[in-house]
Amino acid sequence: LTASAELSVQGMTCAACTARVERALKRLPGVLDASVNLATERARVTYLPGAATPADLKTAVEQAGYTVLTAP
Ligand code: 9UX
Repeated sequence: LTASAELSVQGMTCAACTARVERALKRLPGVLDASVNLATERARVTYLPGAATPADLKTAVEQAGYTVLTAP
């Protein structure tokens, strides 16, 4: 059983930024996949709801140096 979340991420200006955000998310326990779209400034995350929470996802992106505008 997996859950899916979409985060609006502000502050990414290049492809290396998106890679940083993806790495920060994928490093979290319970996160199975993370994919960032630079054009839409959104991160799509697949995770195990028992192991990671939307707040965890938001914190990881913020600690990587970016701003999460809306969390699911
Ligand atoms: Mo390139 Mo993205 O310096 O911060 S990694 S703009």
